Amino acid sequence: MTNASIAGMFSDLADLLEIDGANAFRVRAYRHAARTIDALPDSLEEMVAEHPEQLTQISGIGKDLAEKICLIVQTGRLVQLEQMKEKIPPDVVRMLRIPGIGPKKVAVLFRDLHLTTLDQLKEAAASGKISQLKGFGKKTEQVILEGLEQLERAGLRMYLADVRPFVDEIVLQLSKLSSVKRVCEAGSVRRLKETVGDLDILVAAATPTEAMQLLADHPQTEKVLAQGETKQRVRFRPFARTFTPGGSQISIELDLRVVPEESFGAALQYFTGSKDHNIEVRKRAVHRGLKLNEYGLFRGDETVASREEEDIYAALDLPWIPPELRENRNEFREAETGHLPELVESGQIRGDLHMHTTASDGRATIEEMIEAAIERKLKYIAITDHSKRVTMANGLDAGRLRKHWEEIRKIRERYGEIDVLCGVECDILEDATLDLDDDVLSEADWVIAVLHYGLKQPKKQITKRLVNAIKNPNVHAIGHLTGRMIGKRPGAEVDFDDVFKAAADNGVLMEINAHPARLDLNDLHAARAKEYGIPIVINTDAHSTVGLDVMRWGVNQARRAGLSKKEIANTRTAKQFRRLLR
Ligand code: DGT
Ligand code: CA
Ligand code: CA
Repeated sequence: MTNASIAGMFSDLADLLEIDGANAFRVRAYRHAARTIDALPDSLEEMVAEHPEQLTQISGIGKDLAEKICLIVQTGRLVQLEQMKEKIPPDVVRMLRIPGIGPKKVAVLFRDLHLTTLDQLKEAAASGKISQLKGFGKKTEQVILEGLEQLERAGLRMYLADVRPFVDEIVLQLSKLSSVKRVCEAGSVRRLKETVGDLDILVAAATPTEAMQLLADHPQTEKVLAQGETKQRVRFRPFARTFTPGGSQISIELDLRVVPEESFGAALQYFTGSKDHNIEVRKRAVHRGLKLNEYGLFRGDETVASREEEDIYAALDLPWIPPELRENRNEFREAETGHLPELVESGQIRGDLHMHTTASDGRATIEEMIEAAIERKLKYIAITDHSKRVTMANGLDAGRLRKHWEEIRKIRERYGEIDVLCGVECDILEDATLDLDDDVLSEADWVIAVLHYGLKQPKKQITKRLVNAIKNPNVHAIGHLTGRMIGKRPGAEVDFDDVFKAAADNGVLMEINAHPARLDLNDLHAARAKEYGIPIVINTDAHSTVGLDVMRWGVNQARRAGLSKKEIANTRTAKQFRRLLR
């Protein structure tokens, strides 16, 4: 139980109490406690174990809060929060996920207008009822309508990056049970989709009891929704801190299946999906006079294959297909002709060509970023702070940028083990010119051009902006091409073929931005870029030292796009990479 999780619970409780119309003083106390706990350097869990009496010495933590903290650490639960969740309709809680709508406004919508579902809220906003409320205007009404649209698009899916470490931990715990012979994640989590609707885990065991007990007793479990002989479904409490917008409101659920060991391969194939992939697999079975289900591949009563996934595919005259590719796109054609790609791996990444420092909106200095990169075994990086247009991020003009590069050049001399490129993330302005002049750009080792503003311009203008940037001889790469934020805003409309053709003609690289909210290019677009022969560079866009750790999500996206080491520019050595730029 981390401090952040405990803080998250108090902050959620404050929101729900406020919606419920509780005493403002009480609401403030919980909110204040959440902030204090979040900023606390010492672990509350350790404090509760060793010196619980010291809790009340923390500013803003009285006897009552101290008791609650002890209970949270011991039971993983905050009873008052659970009671409030029973009391406030779930859709009312979800209203908090609309950007710009806080508990105060939700309270008015719920208690004065008696809105209890998102549909009712939509209707009220569309009919102009909301703008007549005190403290609401036409603008808020518009914000609500747009926010609801976003919520619909995002659904209740979470970023893979938020749940995958948790799934890995549960898989590990299950694997240690003596009754469990084999265990593997399945579904979209195994296919490394950028977002997942629920979690799926498959276990091979003679009896399901122990595995199901583990999940029923898990501290993160909120409720066992269903339990049978071979299946269990549980709901987890929302994770307190997530990348997913509104993720702290989403209760993710898990499907556990337990099968006999001899059926493990067939079940894993079946529950990994995707549905579209499995339809094609089943077709192939039927075509060969076979029957396929989660227990095996059968000819009449005879089992043809069941224990390993490989055996199922082999019986259908196919090599094993990596889960990332199982979307019925072109994996069957590639498998049949022996052209399945050898997918890129995290360990093959040698460079990271997009990151920020305190010179613009990063939180770490040049030295700190370099040292963090060395710790992560990177052989080269590019420091790419923002250009001046991004005033919110303290973007650099030519003068400040030149000084910044000078500093980088001085500092990089001290680090023989890593090559540091003087770079810039240069904005492509609405009028299709670049934010910095050619004379300064030509002095950079590495220029990434990006769209930040005017993302809603017509497709034609967006495409023109990108193509113009690509044609500029000082530009090396296009970063986060569409500017999308998953679950938050769609990307700009782009004519991908025009852009990729220009990039291929001009030797400009395309980025897969590895940040879990971006993953831009997405899998389909990255696969398309590969067809054009464009080298892809996977970058973290780190704004802090730990920001460098998101690389794996970018690599996952590349794998889903069917990309191999040779197509990823930053798998090259530093020398080879620099050569590519010339
Ligand atoms: P998600 O959870 O929306 O991110 O996506 P998936 O792919 O994990 O979907 P999910 O959890 O509904 O099911 C996991 C896999 O199990 C799915 O990819 C295919 C398989 N599966 C589940 N239910 C059925 C079914 O009724 N028929 C077939 N053919 N396959 C199913
Ligand atoms: Ca799933
Ligand atoms: Ca499922």
